[in-house]
Amino acid sequence: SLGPKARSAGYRLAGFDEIGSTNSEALAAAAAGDPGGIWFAALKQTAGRGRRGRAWESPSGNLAASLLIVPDADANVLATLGFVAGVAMQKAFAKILPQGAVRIGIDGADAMNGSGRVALKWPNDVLADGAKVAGILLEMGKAADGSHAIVIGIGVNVIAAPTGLPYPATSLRDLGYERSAEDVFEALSEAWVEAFSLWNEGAGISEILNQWRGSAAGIGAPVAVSQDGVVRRGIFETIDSSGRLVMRDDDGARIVITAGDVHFGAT
Ligand code: BT5
Repeated sequence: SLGPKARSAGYRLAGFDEIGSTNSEALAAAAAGDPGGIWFAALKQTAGRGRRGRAWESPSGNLAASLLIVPDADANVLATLGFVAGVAMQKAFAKILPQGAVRIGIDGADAMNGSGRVALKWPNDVLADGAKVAGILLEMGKAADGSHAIVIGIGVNVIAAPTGLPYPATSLRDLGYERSAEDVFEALSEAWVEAFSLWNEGAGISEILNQWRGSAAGIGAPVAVSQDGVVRRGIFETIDSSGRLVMRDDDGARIVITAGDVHFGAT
C-alpha cells in the first residue's frame, strides 16, 4: 500500500492499495467531520472519475491522490486551487525527472513538441510531449460544520496510460522514466506545500496564475473549446486573473471562457 512506504509533506496521509475513488473518500471524510489537511492516496482506483461524470482509468501502479482541505475563502477564490495543483504537479515532475525534461516558462508551441517536456493544458491537464500524463479534478463538498470542503484530486499515469482515447495519453514509463507511485506522491506533496503557501499569501494567486500561464500549452495558437455542445474557435490569447481562458475569434471578438474542453490545432 502507499501508506507505510510513502511520506507526505505537511499533511496526514491515508494510503490504500485499492479504492473506489480517492475524491469520494475525501468528500465522505469531510462530511463525517475530518477537519482537513489529509491526503487520500491509492495505487489503484476502481471508480476513478474525471470532470462531468467521465471516467478516469487508474490501473494498479499509477497514482491517485486527493487532498482534503477546509480553507477559509470564497468559492470563486477556491476555484483557483486547480491552478495551484497544476503548478505543483509540474514542479513535482521537475523534482523527480532529469533536468531539462521539465522546463518552466517555455512557450506554448514549444511545449507541444519537446521530448518529454511537461506543460499545462487549460483547465486541468498536465501534458508531456503533448500527451496527457496527469489530470486534476477539483471538487467542493461540505464539512461537518457546513463550511466548504475542497478536494483536489490528481491522477498521474506512472506506469501505464490508456489507449484509444480521443486524444493521446502517456505515462512516465512510456516516456522512459521508471518511477514509483510513492516517488511521485512524495514529490507532489512537497510541491503542493510550496505552491499552496504561495497561493495563501494573497498576492500569490496572481503569482500562481503567472507561473501557470508561463507553462501553458497552446497560447498563441488556434484552439477550439467545447462546452455543452457549443464549440468556440479562435486564437488562444491568455489566462486572465481569474483563471479563465481568453481567446480572440475570426472577427476579432474577445471571448472569455469559464469551463469547457480544449482542443488544440482547431480547424
Ligand atoms: C480529468 O478529467 O482529467 C481529471 C482526472 C482526475 C483523476 C483523479 S485520480 C484521484 C482523484 N480521484 C478521482 O476519482 N478522480 C481524481 P477530464 O478532464 O474530464 O478527463 C477525463 C478524460 O480523460 C476521460 O474521458 C478520458 O478520455 C481521459 N482519461 C481517462 N483516464 C485517463 C488516464 N489515465 N490518462 C489520460 N487520460 C485519461
